[in-house]
Amino acid sequence: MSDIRHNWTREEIREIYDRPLLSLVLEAANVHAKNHVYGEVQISSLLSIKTGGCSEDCAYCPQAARYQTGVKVQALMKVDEVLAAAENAKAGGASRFCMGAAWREVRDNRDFDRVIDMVKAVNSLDMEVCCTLGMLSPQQAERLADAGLYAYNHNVDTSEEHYGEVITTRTYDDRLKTLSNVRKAGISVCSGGIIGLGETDSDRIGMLQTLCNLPQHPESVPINVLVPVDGTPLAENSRVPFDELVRMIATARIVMPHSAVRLSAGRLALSVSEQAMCFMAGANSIFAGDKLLTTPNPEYNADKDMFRILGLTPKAAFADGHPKNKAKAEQHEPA
Ligand code: SAM
Ligand code: DTB
Ligand code: SF4
Repeated sequence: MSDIRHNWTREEIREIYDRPLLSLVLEAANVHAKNHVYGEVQISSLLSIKTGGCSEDCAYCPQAARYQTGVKVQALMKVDEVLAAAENAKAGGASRFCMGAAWREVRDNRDFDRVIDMVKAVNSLDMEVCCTLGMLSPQQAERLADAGLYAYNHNVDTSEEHYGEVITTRTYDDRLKTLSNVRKAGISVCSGGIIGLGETDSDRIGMLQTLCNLPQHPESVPINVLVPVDGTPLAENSRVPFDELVRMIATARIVMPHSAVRLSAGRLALSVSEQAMCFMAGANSIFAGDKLLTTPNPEYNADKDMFRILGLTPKAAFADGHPKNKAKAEQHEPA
């Protein structure tokens, strides 16, 4: 029988989340080793192709125009600049290249035409091309898929109940609608969230429940730890204790056994041994490069050392096949 479930109750997820940490990590490590190459980690590179000036009010985000965060607004980059950055990322070992834009949603204009050209250009490098551009219509998702987009990142960020405390300019349902548009276009889904927003354990469990009860699990689940940025409403939030991050990763690994779990924003505040425990608990993807979108991330050499010390190996591009083929396979699995 398939170990993929889409009918998790909050109580079942809570029972996992609340286990003694070492037992939880052991269970997650077993699930991880059964479904993935243990110690293999996907390296993704991030590039902010359009920075700042965003109309949304996401309380964590340094790119929202309404908060004074010192982020410099930058118009959409040129295709050849993006291609050069992707080539550089590939040379540094990245197999996925993710382009982020500080947009509420994609509009059908010349900027979108240019993003389509960026997708085509990066695709020609044989990298997994990913975008995160805000909300998408079904037609826009199709256009991105036709251009060769491999994955689309769109986070639910937190539980449905807590969402309104963090963002008021769009709804949880808006987010889910875009995820469904992405899925229907045959694009690999990357969706996760942030811890450290002032949410409760129930909210964290609720967020995982939303993700693991989607009609198909996201192929990639980023777990971000809030990077507090001066000027945002959450600038003074206290740091998430490391054991809570491990708990979150391990629970995500158990309820979504086949997905990549990405240890995303917040790595700069973690030691190599803390990150090691995250990898043991099922994290098998990171963002590498000294900048995320606007905030710092570990230096290239620090990550290189970490890979050497922990014996991690970078995962090749397209090792899991194309999502279009996988989608067909999963439809035949019992719920
Ligand atoms: N504007 C698009 C959107 O909101 O979907 C794409 C870019 S947005 C910056 C991508 C994701 O980055 C957000 O959904 C959020 O999860 C994460 N993020 C933004 N600011 C963050 C912060 N300060 N700490 C951790 N994660 C953050
Ligand atoms: C995701 O879940 N995390 C990345 C990526 N998807 C786009 C973004 C993290 C952003 C952290 C804040 C910043 O650097 O601006
Ligand atoms: Fe805009 Fe995305 Fe930042 Fe929200 S998370 S303010 S939508 S860039």
